[in-house]
Amino acid sequence: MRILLASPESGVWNSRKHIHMGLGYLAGALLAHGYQVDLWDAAVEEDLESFDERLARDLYDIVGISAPTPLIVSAWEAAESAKKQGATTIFGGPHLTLMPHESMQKPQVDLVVRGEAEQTIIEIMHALERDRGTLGSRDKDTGKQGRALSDSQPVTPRLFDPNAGWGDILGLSWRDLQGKIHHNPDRPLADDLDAIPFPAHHLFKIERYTNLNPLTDGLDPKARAYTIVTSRGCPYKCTYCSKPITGDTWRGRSVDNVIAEWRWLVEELGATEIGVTDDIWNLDRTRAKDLCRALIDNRLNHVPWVTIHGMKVNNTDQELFDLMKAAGCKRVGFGVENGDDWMLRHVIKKGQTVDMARQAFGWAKKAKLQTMGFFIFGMPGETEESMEKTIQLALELDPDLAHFLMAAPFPGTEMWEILEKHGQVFSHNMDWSQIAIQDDKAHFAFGDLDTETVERKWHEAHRRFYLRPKRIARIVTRGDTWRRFPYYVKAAGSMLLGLGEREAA
Ligand code: B12
Ligand code: SF4
Repeated sequence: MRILLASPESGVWNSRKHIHMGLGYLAGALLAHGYQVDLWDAAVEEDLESFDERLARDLYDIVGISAPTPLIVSAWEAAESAKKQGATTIFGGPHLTLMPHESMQKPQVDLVVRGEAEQTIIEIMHALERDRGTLGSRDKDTGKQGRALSDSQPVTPRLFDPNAGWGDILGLSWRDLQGKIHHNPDRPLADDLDAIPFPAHHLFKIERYTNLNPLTDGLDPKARAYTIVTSRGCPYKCTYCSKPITGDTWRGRSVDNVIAEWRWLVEELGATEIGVTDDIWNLDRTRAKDLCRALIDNRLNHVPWVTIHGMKVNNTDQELFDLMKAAGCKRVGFGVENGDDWMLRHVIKKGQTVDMARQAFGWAKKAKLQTMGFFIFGMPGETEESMEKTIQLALELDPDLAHFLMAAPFPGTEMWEILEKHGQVFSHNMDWSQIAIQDDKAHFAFGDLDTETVERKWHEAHRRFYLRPKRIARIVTRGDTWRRFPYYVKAAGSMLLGLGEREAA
């Protein structure tokens, strides 16, 4: 069986192109079980060859498509093309885990996988092998499984024979021979991450991906930038955070297992930059320190690495940052979110205070690490005063890079429930493609706070943070400024002047 795993691209997320670890992990599991698999990531392929061209060039029996919420509409479009080519379509990823039935109602979606899927995908392959009777024979001329359709023929969903064991596959949604949709019980979270095969890093066209933070200096813009997941899950319950896949239970890989993958990336795949993308990599501080010591002991500390999102300001100390620096870490990212303790405690429920952020930034800077802060504007309950406190805190902490984001409601979060109760979002008729973080429009008004005020404070944050004389001096004196000039002009138009993405471009 030939399998293609694909990710549609988000038009809004255009500054960073990172490898898709979900597809990498699935491909790793399939390869470990002897299946042939290819990857297609729109983020880096679409400029060269469209999805339709790719499907026409190669014959695939199975097309697996991944989708977070903002990409689900593009994913449905991609599935339509795959079905026209006679493939069986399998969907998975965050949005499918949150809203599986919505996609199962689409004729172009044959199977939906909820949650972590390394084991589920293998069980699906075995069931498909048992269920060949309903697969339709291969076309004698084209060799294609199923039947390629002409443009005028409607796509119909594939039906499955329960005798092939479909009902036993945890975390799967499927249709029986009568077309009835079944949602099997959820699959429990994988408890032994060391037992999961490494992601198929070697299948990514790594030279087409960007470095891990194009906005900042110090990292090689042409880096071979890989990412690594050293733990999954997070026990905190921040009200805006959507973590349908990795869940609330933190599970760490053993230090030895992480080091083996890190060594592969550095010594065989030529990684020149590595990003840790855990939800919260420092939940177990002892393990985090052990991992740093192991990177030093194994002489893997010459390749710079960054914690892209996953560091919590609590659970840190000076020793941790010193060890990270010695282990090759270049930059740490922290979710600061808000400058108002009341907001942090009662609205965001972050389990941290403003003082904890001050302390962590102090320690990280003392260890000579670059710092990055994430700040959210416009949470329900936010006021102009609390947003002002957030700007003040960003100026005080003065990270190397400040990411100011406007709150984006994702289904399954407490924020979504609050907004739904107040009639601000509707699960049944949302335009999912409009929900995105890193956008320059506020997604909702709440209480006395209107969208204009949120957008004004968000633009003001960019201006007051980035247009300080010392910041401008830093950019002007940087080696790569002139090469990156067009990018800066575009970013300035969008973030500082309030031009839309298109006008700014
Ligand atoms: C690293 C990361 C990025 C990176 C890399 C992108 C990537 N897709 O890997 C960058 C910075 C580029 C990025 C961008 C975006 N991201 Co992002 N990202 C993450 C992060 C922190 C880790 C992802 C990861 O590596 N997970 C580990 C792997 C193993 O899990 P996984 O990818 O979910 O895959 C598993 C299952 O979902 C499933 N699965 C996935 N795909 C498929 C496909 C098939 C066929 C099957 C059967 C199963 C299956 O099997 C996989 C193995 O178990 C997550 C948070 C998180 N912890 O999940 C957010 C997260 C996934 N991102 C999110 C969002 C919203 C985005 C953007 C849409 C941002 C935007 N513009 O609005 C873009 C979309 C880009 C894209 N094409 O996917 C949200 C999704 C929320 C939601 N409800 O959909 C998350 C959950 C963050 C959050 N809490 O808000 N992201
Ligand atoms: S934002 Fe970070 S700390 Fe909060 S729940 Fe999500 S992963 Fe955990």
